[in-house]
Amino acid sequence: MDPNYMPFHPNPSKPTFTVPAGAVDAHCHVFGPGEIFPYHPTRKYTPCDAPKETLFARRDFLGFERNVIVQASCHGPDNRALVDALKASNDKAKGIAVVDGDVTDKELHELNEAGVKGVRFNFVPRLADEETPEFYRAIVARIRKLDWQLVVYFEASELARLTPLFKTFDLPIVVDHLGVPDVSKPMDSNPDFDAFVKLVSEDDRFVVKVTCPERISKQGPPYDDFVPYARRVAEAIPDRVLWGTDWPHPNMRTHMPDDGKLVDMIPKIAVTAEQQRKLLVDNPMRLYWR
Ligand code: 0GY
Repeated sequence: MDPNYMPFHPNPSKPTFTVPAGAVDAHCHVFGPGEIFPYHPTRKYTPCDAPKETLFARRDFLGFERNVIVQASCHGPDNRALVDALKASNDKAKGIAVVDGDVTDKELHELNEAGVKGVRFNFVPRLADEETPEFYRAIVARIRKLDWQLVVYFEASELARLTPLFKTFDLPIVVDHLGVPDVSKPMDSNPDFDAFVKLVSEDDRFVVKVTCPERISKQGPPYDDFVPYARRVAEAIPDRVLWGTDWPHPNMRTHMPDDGKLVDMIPKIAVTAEQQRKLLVDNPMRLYWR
């Protein structure tokens, strides 16, 4: 673990908000344990171990039934820890992998058999080195055959540059963490966020994770500056939003969130019971367990 790396919260509070039956935590990670599944040589950080047993115990404690586990950059394109967790989950977890250009059809098939449903492209420079457009298009052409989806992680300032590339992808495109808006601006004078909402509202390939207040907020807990941004997207595209904890919250620098308190924010983002059911059950089930 890096010296300044913050481990996950040791004892989160029990949420007061009860999630609907069958709720899915659609963004979380497993890390290691490093002794069994070593971190990748190309990684930009070394996290604390966050093994599958702890993830599944947190899932149960918070009231969720299922997880979507997203391959994080510290494991690079080595998906062994992810596959191990999927196989141990009793079909209660699906996965999003990271692959390199050398991945074989046999490897893709094995990932598919284990419960992988898509590939993540990480465009955040502090986490991963960007590939060429040809690389991304070649991967998309291959994963389309498996009926997979794409997960993209980028920050708001990159949206205009990346949109033409995204528009060439003919499959569902799931955007991590609201496209990481700059929430220090009032929402009604944030043209970057207006452009994001317009794009995802008009193009139904896009699905948006209304996640990561702890990372996006400039104010810190209880993350009031994040709420209007997330709610606007949840209201604009109620059938194409997902929610997740982001456990174990890699690379937090200022504080470590209490996962119970994150769950208690859900009714501020999806206000009605119908919106909550779509966000937590219907939308992730349609995307990952069909
Ligand atoms: C996240 C966010 C982060 C890390 C990763 O791939 C990763 O290493 O996703 C981050 O540092 O912003 O999605 O949990």
